[in-house]
Amino acid sequence: MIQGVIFDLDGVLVSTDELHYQAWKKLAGELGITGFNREDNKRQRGVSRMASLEIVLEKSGKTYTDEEKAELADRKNEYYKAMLSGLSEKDVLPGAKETLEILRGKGVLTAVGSASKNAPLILEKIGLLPLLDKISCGLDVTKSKPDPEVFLVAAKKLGLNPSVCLVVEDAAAGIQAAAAGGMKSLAVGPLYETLGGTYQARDLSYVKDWEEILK
Ligand code: B16
Ligand code: MG
Repeated sequence: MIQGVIFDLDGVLVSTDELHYQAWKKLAGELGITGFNREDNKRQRGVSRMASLEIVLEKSGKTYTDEEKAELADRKNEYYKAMLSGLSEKDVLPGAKETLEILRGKGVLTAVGSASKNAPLILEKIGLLPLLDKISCGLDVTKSKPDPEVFLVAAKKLGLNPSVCLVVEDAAAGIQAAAAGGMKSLAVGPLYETLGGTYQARDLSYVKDWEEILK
């Protein structure tokens, strides 16, 4: 019986892809990198901030020191945080709030397992903090998905064995991370049919039988 559900943030509870894209695009423009595009941005989903920066810099002819890279990542994060100021409850993805309420009503614990160091800020802005028991995010871990660390930390914070946790994810790396951590998964989002999740749904509003998934 599943006792805890761990939700990825970006692409599952809220979509900030476009804001990440605009912030990286602004940085790329400042660096004279003209080729950074939406296809590159797709590869940035679910990966850490520094790994995302490396994707932007692939199209730069220049090499950067670690100090310079840290400054570039900080600069992008400032642009991104400014863009997050407009985020609100209306940006919660379909079915997300209702799902958290259903699970809470069944006595199932809820957590977020996200690569984003901005996860607490984003959850506060979209009003979902009261419906979550724990947050495990980029501030808690050193390894990125597909490493299971962020989900294992979430399970530990919930006080649960990974085998009784289910992960909800929209990225292949996240589904792989769930399996590596010994957890079942529910794949959602535009690629839901191709991610290899234990269960699949277009988005959380399409899940009609939670009893079946939790059993
Ligand atoms: P930050 P998730 C991920 O969120 C995003 O999908 C990814 O594009 C981003 O690089 C990463 O968070 C780190 O975000 O720069 O805010 O720390 O899908 O794991 O919730
Ligand atoms: Mg995601």
